[in-house]
Amino acid sequence: MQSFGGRMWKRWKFLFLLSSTTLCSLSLGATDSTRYPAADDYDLLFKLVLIGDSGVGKSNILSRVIRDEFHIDSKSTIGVEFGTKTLTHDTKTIKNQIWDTAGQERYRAITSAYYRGAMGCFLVFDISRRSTFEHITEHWLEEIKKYTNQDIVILLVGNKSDLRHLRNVPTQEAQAFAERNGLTYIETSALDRTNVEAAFETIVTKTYEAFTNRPEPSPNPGPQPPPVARPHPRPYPIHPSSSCCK
Ligand SMILES: Nc1nc2c(ncn2[C@@H]2O[C@H](COP(=O)(O)OP(=O)(O)OP(=O)(O)O)[C@@H](O)[C@H]2O)c(=O)[nH]1
Ligand SMILES: [Mg+2]
Repeated sequence: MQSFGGRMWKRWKFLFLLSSTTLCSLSLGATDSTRYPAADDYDLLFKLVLIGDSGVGKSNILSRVIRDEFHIDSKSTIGVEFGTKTLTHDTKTIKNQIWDTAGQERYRAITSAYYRGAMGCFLVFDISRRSTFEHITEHWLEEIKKYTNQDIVILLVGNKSDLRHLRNVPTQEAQAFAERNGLTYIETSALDRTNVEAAFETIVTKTYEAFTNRPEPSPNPGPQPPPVARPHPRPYPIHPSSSCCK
């Protein structure tokens, strides 16, 4: 009979292999189809994360942004996946690493590691399932507050805008909620592509603005804590979790 330890090891090995495969497949098709920049062919690297309840369409937003693909029968994400997409803004070439994980707690990787270094966040709900909107306040905003810097850029995304007949969250309500909480709101459909590109461009632009407007260190700051590394021109160090995925 197999020991408990042996069974657990097999299970983890399976999860690791599964997520490595997906990581690579997403990332290989990540940059635009005509140009594959060399590892250093960019000015800034942003980490963006997708969060929201299970089934709201996070993985399909990611696959739409990265590869212009939609999967009607996609399964719940297990662990973490990511893709990269490069965009030019204000003469800067910005490489964006977009991370995706499961909405369900039991399938998620370690939460703090997922958020670490994130500069922008797609906070996604499904306009046809009201509970996914309610969980934004009940759960997701709290989680962001707990695990990220307060200057993280948050884009509230009402996905599945194609399901007009099933709408359960009025646009005005979500818009007003976003304004009250200092968020930007956009409605998307990963299925028919509506606003997906615009959502991506909006978050990158706002993240860039937040990054360039961050306060400079004071020239004469008085007594100082122990020195820390000066910010690098690339705000987020490159360390894809697998050497195959750049
Ligand atoms: N009609 C419609 N269906 C969508 C849209 N986006 C995603 N879906 C469907 O919604 C289901 C869930 O999509 P996923 O992208 O897997 O959802 P997820 O948020 O990644 O879910 P977890 O990985 O479990 O957290 C799938 O059946 C998708 O085909 C959309 O814009 N419109
Ligand atoms: Mg998913």
